Amino acid sequence: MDPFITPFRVQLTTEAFHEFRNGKVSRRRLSSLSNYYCDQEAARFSVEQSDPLVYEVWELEYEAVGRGLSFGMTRIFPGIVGKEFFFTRGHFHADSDGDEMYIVLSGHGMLVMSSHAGDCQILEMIPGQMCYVPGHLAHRTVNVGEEPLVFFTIWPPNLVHDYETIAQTGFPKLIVSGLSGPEIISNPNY
Ligand code: S6P
Ligand code: ZN
Repeated sequence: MDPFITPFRVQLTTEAFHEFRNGKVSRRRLSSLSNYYCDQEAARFSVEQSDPLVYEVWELEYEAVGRGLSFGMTRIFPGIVGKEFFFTRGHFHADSDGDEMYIVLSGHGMLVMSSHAGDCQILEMIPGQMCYVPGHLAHRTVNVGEEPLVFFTIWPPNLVHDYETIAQTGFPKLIVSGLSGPEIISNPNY
């Protein structure tokens, strides 16, 4: 990557990011996430039926350059596995080495954050609002609405993503579909 970052602009839409020549895209189907869900039976059934696309991420990381700002756009589709809404894997920023900003563009979500000690904080994600994620907290986004949840994220360069910890422990809280809407419950497996 060119170490001299040149000015550029891009529309904050998934279509524009789809066309964005510098970014990379990754798509996550349920089969690559099924271990993360509490209801393993429901996850297996859904994978066998259609293996739905849960979320996609476009991102531009300035990891190798050591400066600049990395950024990305995430779109989580609406859906449920058992009672849990579709979510991202979630991760820590290793060594608590960088805060992150989430700007919500459309949809309705919850941002679940947890420290290594298991202190959990949850923010509602509402279009037009920004959520600030301190670098020492693991973070996962959950789509609790009926439309795709789309948000733009910005983080510092040289940030190392730790996925392993969350893959092993999960988050202390789960966001599930209740009788009158999304509910926060304790994770029985945490
Ligand atoms: C990166 C930032 C987001 C996520 C994205 C997908 O630091 O937090 O761009 O990468 O929302 O989530 P995950 O947990 O699969 O990376
Ligand atoms: Zn992050």
